[in-house]
Order: sequence, then structure tokens, then C-alpha cells
Amino acid sequence: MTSRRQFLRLAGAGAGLLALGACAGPTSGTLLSLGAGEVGLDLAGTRVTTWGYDGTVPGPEIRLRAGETLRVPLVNALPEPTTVHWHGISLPNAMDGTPGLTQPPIAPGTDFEYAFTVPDAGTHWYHAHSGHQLDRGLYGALIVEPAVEELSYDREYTLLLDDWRDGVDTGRDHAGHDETEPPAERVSFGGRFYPLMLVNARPPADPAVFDVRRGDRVRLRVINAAADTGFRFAIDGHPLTVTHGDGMPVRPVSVDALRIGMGERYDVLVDASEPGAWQIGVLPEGKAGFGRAVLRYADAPATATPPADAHPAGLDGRLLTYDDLVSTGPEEVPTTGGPDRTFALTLRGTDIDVDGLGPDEPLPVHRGEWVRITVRNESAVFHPVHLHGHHFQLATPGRALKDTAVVAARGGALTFDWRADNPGEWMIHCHNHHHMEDGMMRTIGYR
Ligand SMILES: [Cu+2]
Repeated sequence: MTSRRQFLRLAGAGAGLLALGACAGPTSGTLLSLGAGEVGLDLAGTRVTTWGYDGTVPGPEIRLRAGETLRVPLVNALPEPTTVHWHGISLPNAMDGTPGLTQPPIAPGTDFEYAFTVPDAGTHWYHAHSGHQLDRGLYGALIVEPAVEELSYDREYTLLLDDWRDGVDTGRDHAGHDETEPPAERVSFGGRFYPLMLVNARPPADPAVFDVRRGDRVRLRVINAAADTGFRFAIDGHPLTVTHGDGMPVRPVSVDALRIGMGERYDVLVDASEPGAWQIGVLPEGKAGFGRAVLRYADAPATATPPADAHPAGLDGRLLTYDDLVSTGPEEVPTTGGPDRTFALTLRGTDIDVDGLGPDEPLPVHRGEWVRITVRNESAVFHPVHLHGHHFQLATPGRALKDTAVVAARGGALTFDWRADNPGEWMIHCHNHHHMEDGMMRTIGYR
């Protein structure tokens, strides 16, 4: 199984990672350490130097069971301060890894022990929380397995999608704001140029290959770790049965394609019933480029690989929408009655304006309140809005539980409800790292 092989790969690399009980099911969450530092990466023959965790990009996949405690000292071998954010975990505020808000940045040459219990199963991830650091390779999957797995599948793989430019000289200017406003009909999550789209740090010329056998039911955990790019995701010849959004369970729904904003995750089941070697297509929305991986059956020749730029037909097929997501998880707020407190947010340029509050005022909440947030997007690009430390419930009929939700451009709106049950100071921000660095973030403060 993937978890065992990935663990062994890490252990074999002498990465300084010790996971107890690794050979039987999920690895323990006790790590010797997680080292942030310089990493060499081979992008189809182009050697680049970047920053990553424990010498690999993506960083080591961390697995543990819901209710267990993750304990990991972060050792900072970077030349600048850093923190780690554990995206999707409702953890104590002091462990949230928001620099300057929940902890002082971890200085170069020092370490900080993250230790917290993971209450909720699901496909989550961890990453640095300073925009330009995340644009490098400082990210990895954090998989929390349920006490009892209710899904039945034969194997599983984790796919981390990324837009990449670190060390790849293109002669093009990456800096500055989104240069041109996209045409109204174009879906865009950001306008910056990235020369490569990666799946598990592999470019199209040297794709990640996921081995399956005919008859397998395969679970894919798809995570968008990109800075500036929302992706459409489809597998040639294989519909996707979506089982989880942002790690939280939904009634299984079959689609041809996903649209996945930065920070979002989807779990899908794929029935391997069409032998061959099939393209897993990762299409950046509204910008140039293409990423891919390969789903290869055991009876296909080992060299069988679709052309690098082959677009799965499913990319233009039925696309998952939030209205398709019907939660089968816990209720965060009642189905009747109304919220104790409502905030109206407007996304303009790279700001989040909140009705009735100044630009730097925290959004005040009291413990126990049912909080409603409405978000209206008046800008020309889509923004994935991420709330730290909590799950929220979309105000759709299916009441999907998420922690990151995309608000469509040009008047798009979204409403979500959550329970203020985790005291502290928490960020709510756009998960486009450039937008975030430009100030598209607010603080929620318990009073
Ligand atoms: Cu944004």
C-alpha cells in the first residue's frame, strides 16, 4: 500500500523521520523531527534547488488516526524564520502556525515543537505560512484516518498538485500584480505565469505513475498546494466518485471532473475497469500550461504513457459543483433557526472588506456562537477563502463541511456557517499566496 511504500522510501532516505508502528496500517504521528531546509529537485532532468521538508518535495506524508496526537519538532534550517500551518485541523490556537498571530516565527537554526491532537479524519495538509515560502516546496500531506474506515478500496494514492517556478528560469517576470484582468468568460484564480504544473513534484515530461490492477477500486486524495492556480482534474476513461471534500465525508457523487481551488482537497474513488495507461489531467484554469500523471494498469507495458499534453475528455465533462456535495458528517450548526452573528465580507482587489469594521479590526466572536459569514466577490478572479481552526458548513441544500471554499469572480457569492468553539485568534484569508501577501486576509478574534 502507498502509505507503507512512501514511509519506507522516506526511512530509506535517512530523512531523520521515525514513525512508530509503520508496518501495520497508519504510521504514528510521532516524528523525530521535521526539517525545513534546502532541497535538490530533479524536474525531468532540470536540477533545481528549492526549500522543502526533510529533503523531499512534497514533504513526508504524515499519517495518524483521528484522536491521536501529532508531535513533531520543526527544525528550521532555512536562512529565514518560518512556521508550519496544519491546514484542515481544528487544533489549539497556539499550534496553528500563523506567524506573528499564534506564535513568533521560528528563527533560523532553532526549533519549535508542534504537538496537538487531531480530532477529525480526512485528507489534510501542512505547509509554510509565508507566501513566498509556500511557493517553494514547503508542503506535504497530512492524512488522518478514521477509527474505523467505512470506505472500501484496494489501494490509495495521494496527489499534490502545484504550480512551479522555483529555479526554472523562463526570462519572464513573475513579480507584481496580476497583469491583465481576465476576460469575463474565463475562470481564473490568479494571473501569474508558472512554467510548470506538477503532480507530486513531477513535471509532465517525467510524470508520477500510479499502478493499479484491473478490478481495483482506487482511492485518490487530491490536494491543491499551488500558489496561484486553480485546477480542473479528470482521468481519461474513468469517472470520479467524490467521497470527501476538504477531508469531510459527503454522499458519494459521480462526476467527470473536479475544479479544485488552492487549499482545497477532494477524495475520489476510481474503479479500474479499463486496462491501459491513462492520462490524469491537471488543467490550470485560465492560464497556460498543463500538468499530468499516469494511471497505469499492471497488464499495460511499463513504457505505456499517454502523450504529455493529451487532455482527458472528462475535463470538458460534468464538473463537480458545491451543490453536488451533500454532507454525511456532523452538523456544525442547527438546520433551523438563525445565527447569533453575521459578517458580510466583500472581496475587492486584494482586500477583504467587512461591513461595519475598519480594515484592521478583527471580526469579533464569542465562544459558543453560531457565526454566519457571507462573502461577495467583486473582483475579476476566483478566490478560495480559507478559515483556520474550524470547519464551516456551506449554506447549500447539502450543507457540505469545508474549510476552504471558492468564491466565483464578478459578483459570485457564498454563505457559510460555523460554530465558534475553538478560542483564539484565527486567520480567514484567500489561499492565493500572492493575494494573501498583498493583504487579502482578516483576523477572527474570540472576545
Ligand atoms: Cu485571492
